[in-house]
Amino acid sequence: MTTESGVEVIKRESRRLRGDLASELGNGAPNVGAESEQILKFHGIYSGDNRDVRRSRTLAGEGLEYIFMIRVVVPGGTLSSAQWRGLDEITEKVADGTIRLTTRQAVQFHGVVKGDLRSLAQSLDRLYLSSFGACGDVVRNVVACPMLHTAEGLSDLASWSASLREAFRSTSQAHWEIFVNGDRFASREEVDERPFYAETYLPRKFKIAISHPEENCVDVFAQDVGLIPYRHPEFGPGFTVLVGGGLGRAYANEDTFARLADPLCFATESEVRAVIGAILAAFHDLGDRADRRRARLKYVVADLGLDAFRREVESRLGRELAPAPAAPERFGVDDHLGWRDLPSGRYQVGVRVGAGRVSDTEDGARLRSALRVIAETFDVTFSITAQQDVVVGNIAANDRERVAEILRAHRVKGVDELGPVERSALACPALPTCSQALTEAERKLPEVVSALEGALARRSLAGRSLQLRVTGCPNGCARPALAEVGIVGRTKSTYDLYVGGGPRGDRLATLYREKVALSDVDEALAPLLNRWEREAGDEESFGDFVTRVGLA
Ligand code: SRM
Ligand code: SF4
Repeated sequence: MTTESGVEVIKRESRRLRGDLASELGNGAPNVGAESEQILKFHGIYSGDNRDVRRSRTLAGEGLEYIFMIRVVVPGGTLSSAQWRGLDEITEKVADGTIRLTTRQAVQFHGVVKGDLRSLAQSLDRLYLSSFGACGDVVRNVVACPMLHTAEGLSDLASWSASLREAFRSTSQAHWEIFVNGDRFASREEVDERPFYAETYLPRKFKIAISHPEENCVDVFAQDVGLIPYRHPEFGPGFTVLVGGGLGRAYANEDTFARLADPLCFATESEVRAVIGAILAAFHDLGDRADRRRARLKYVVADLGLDAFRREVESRLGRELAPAPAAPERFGVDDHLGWRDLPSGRYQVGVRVGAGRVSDTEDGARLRSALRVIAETFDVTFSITAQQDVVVGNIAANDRERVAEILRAHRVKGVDELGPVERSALACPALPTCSQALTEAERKLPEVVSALEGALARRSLAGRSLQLRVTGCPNGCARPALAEVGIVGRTKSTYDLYVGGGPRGDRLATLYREKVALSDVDEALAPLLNRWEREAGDEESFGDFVTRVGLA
């Protein structure tokens, strides 16, 4: 008989995610107990410690420096000027002075102490934002291509991220009682929780993304449910529904793997909520509740097989699913960087953030200040992309030059100043905040970028783009499993190298070298770069080349 995991017991006994949080938050200790750590995740809060000082403090006989990470849900990734100003104030007051944009279009605050968690939640509430449901075994932030908001004829699709988030989010009075105002009756939630989550919620996190019909900046194949907008010749507008993608792996469990989502069906716009509801119900019933490492939907789909999984969904939906259309013929990539004019006559500018860390650097760009000044001066929008960048949108024609001047004055790089690797490189936070990190990632990204740009420049490959993604462990938060070059923390000082993915996000990279020091990455890749230089045409990307010749 399989026993349920400890987290399942904690969820069930938590009284709808209350547990002992209220008393633990007020007890004067700098941290919370193990059970509260699990419940806090559902409230969008991770407890951890500053790993940079862990050793020195332990040797000195001092306690750990406990710090919390708060993740804020931003469906579809778009914030108003007022919200951006509010987030900037929050980090100034209670976090580490940075705003971290995530690969799922959310916002994270790092370095918050326990005593500030309540005031932070209250500040978010005043901005009509919340961290509740950003983490935990629930439907997470619904990601959407930012172009859906701005491209001609697609504005109806833009509202889908908010509408799906609303349909499937977890609801809680507990968050109001414990964090916001202590008053159950002032809660904006009508119910304590929706029936489909039941007492034990989902077996694990659940991720949904909506791509552009012809563009995959959101990595739609990496999702539990991916939606590709499609106008069906017979049934009308709707979505190709993909199912069972996910990238996390664990070295300790060989039965874990990265997986691309499979096309499950076509669903019209009026059907898609019911179809996702049936997929969630199947996951709720069939997901592994004993081993959290194998609890994601991708293992249910892989273990049952797509056809059997489809039958599970159909039985819960009460009807047959329509066959999935073929994959889009043109599924390109757009990083949304640089200036664009919009059909509305307004403008947008996509700004490279660099591992999503909006901050002011002493000797470089003062991006945080630049974005704050823009938010203080103009009524614009701030859209976070799945590439950890920000698109400032809805800029009036008269304001275009002033926005450009603010960015220049703060030394924020324009798109033409970005290096070919720098432009698309991603990294996860890793050390010092991530409890699961084996190695550095974000902090070492500039070093790796410059090593690879140097390697390209030494060959006749200067200016060729190369997609790099670095993570501090195989959980894969910056999606290295889909990259042309994926660098994944393996031991304390080494990384595994993956090659052969690509910006279209429809191919998994292959393990190329194990346990390589970061300083040796360009040398390890040298044989592949040499052949790419000699044998590939100008149009063939690195990922396509190594896949074609069988090096990946
Ligand atoms: Fe992630 C856990 C950061 C996107 C797979 N992820 C974590 C935690 C919370 C560490 C932890 O559990 O203690 C990291 C917080 C670090 C810190 O210090 O802030 C973390 N994940 C991130 C972010 C911030 C990375 C980034 O550079 O932006 C992304 C936040 C997304 C969001 O806004 O919701 C982030 N994580 C992803 C993605 C990419 C995606 O979803 O598009 C993946 C791979 C796709 C997938 O889910 O398969 C991903 N994160 C994981 C996993 C592996 C899950 C699994 O299936 O085994 C973990 C570990 C876990 O859940 O136990 C994890
Ligand atoms: Fe942490 Fe690993 Fe995710 Fe990086 S990939 S943020 S090290 S869990």
